[in-house]
Amino acid sequence: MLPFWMTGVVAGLLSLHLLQKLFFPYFWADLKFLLKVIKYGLTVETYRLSGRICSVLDNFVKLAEKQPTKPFLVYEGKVHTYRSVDKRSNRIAQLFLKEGTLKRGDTVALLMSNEPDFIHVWFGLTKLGCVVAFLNFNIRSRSLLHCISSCAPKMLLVGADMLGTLEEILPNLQDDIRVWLMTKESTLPHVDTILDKLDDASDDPVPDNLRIAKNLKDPLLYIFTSGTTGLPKAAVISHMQVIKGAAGLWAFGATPEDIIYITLPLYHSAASLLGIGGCIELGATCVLRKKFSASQFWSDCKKYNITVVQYIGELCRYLCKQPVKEGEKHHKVRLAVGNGIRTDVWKEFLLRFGDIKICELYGATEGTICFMNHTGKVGSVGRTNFFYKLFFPFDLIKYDFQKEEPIRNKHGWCERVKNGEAGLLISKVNSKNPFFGYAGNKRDTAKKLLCDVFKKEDCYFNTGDLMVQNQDNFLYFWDRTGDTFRWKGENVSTTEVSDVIGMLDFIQEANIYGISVLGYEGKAGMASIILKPNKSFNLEKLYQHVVTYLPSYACPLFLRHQEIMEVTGTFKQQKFQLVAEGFNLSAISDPLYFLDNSKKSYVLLTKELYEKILSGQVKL
Ligand SMILES: *[C@@H]1O[C@H](CO)[C@@H](O)[C@H](O)[C@H]1NC(C)=O
Ligand SMILES: *[C@@H]1O[C@H](CO)[C@@H](O)[C@H](O)[C@H]1NC(C)=O
Ligand SMILES: *[C@@H]1O[C@H](CO)[C@@H](O)[C@H](O)[C@H]1NC(C)=O
Ligand SMILES: *[C@@H]1O[C@H](CO)[C@@H](O)[C@H](O)[C@H]1NC(C)=O
Ligand SMILES: CC(=O)N[C@H]1CO[C@H](CO)[C@@H](O)[C@@H]1O
Repeated sequence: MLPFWMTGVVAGLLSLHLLQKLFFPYFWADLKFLLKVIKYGLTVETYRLSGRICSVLDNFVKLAEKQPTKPFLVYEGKVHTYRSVDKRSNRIAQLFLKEGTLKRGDTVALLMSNEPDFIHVWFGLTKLGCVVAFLNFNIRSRSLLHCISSCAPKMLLVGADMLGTLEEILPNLQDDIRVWLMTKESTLPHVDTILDKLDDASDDPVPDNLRIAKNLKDPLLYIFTSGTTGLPKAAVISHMQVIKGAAGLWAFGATPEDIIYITLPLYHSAASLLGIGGCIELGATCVLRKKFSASQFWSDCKKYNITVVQYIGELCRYLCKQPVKEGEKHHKVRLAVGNGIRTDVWKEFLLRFGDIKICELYGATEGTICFMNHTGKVGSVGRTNFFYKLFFPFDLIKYDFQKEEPIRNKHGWCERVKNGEAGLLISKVNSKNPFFGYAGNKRDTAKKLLCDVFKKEDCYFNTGDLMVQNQDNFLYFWDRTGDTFRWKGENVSTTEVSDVIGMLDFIQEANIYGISVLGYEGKAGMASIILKPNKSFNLEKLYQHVVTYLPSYACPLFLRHQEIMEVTGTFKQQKFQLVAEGFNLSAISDPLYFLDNSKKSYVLLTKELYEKILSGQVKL
């Protein structure tokens, strides 16, 4: 017979367990995740207090000693072990050390597509203590020059397949930037080559003290954030963010045995910090691909025994649009980590490709907060609770959709929204969650900060995203501010449309906005388009592309073909002007086109057609 008090305890525990099941169904998932967050927090705190940081690269070097023959990188079927990546990155470091132009703290801009040498160069330069700026290889000419000059590099390092892009910008590149090309020889003036010198360079490590980090806030990388407002901005990435990013896969439950498939461009934080960094944190293997291919995706996964994939929302949609193949579910992928998947695509994806745990992640490259859907609740970007908020303090505040700014009450303070209401996500900036801003750009840095929010002189990072928190503390992405318009009762996301159009090979840039048309509710979609140099405008292909990949309400009804992109002023001002001009033929000299479903193409907007639209003879 159990003593009375003991039955009491057992009964108590049982009812506690029942209570927990009923009222806190996510208790264990939350707790497990929280412990990981705490462990990570303690590690970072130790670094901060001791002033001796074990950086992600330090971890890599240790792994190269511990498991030299384990594959680190697989690219086009070729295996690069931990040791070989370490050695080749040493050669890069030794080459520039001997050469003598670079010193600790200098910035090097890197223009390279996804290939192993991207990683060798990145690691090699980091071993020298340089700050590496990852350039987006899809942008060209003036925007590219803008990106380069915004991070003031000593050197520009260019991949062999970027020769055309380099030739375009070379005449306008500042003289004091030295250019190195990843080839054996070059006919370009003032351009040095690397590959011919690499074999002669030693593969011994360069002195450790060059790379040793003393402060978590020291910059390590610049990553350009894809600008929905304005030209790309170079976000300063410190050791702290690299360490944070590298913990992502581990926090989601990936292990050293996992094989991670990276098809996203390495110049984005998702592939470089979360993917490559995460792979180092685990000591795992990653399979790198030059470019995402929807038709090759699953066959690659099978061929390489992939277990973890990285995605962005569009990628999942392309995969779902592929014709159904036999045995699609026969793969080993168990985890998909990324962001921006929509609820409907999420459901379809699971139905089609089997039981994959989707870990949706929210977090801007330069942001100070991240959420993880560690419970995998369909549609939700993550979950929060009292403890999580202690680590990552954030709030959702009331927002004025018309004026596109936070609502301030009569005392001048912002107010929190109730559960279930959409609010602007802001995260507190303080010494534990610092915001590092953008390189050489005080104005953009200031614009991202919201001050005097709840009390005098408090400071928050404005994510620009609207979120809803439900009563179970799940967070749902709602909208991006100032970035949508409504047409036929639907919300059209301008970034989504421009991402889809941007995939065409003749498009340099597509700027999407909504314009008013007399007699119609909402805003009709319009795209101002800049073509790549020497490419012609394929109106039929563009039509086919938008109707295939976009919902009908989101297809731009009008196109405006612009020759040059405004680089002066902010993008917002430029958009404002474009919106004001709309599709008014008499006010615009650029060629305009109209989406004609009967001709299955875009057609030139003639005076006759224009008048028919205005008079309502042609319906939109
Ligand atoms: C994938 O796994 C199978 C069975 O576990 C193994 O036979 C095969 O060699 C693996 N393939 C690769 C590329 O590692
Ligand atoms: C579109 O967004 C508004 C808020 O911006 C919201 O009230 C509305 O429900 C959304 N409509 C759809 C169809 O998602
Ligand atoms: C575009 O074409 C012109 C003339 O055909 C040529 O001189 C120029 O080099 C080309 N530019 C690019 C970027 O291909
Ligand atoms: C189009 O522009 C002209 C000249 O700028 C202006 O007079 C006219 O009112 C505009 N039409 C519409 C429909 O806005
Ligand atoms: C721990 C946990 O709750 N994981 C969930 C993650 O998401 C998937 C769906 O994508 C769920 O099935 C898991 O239960």
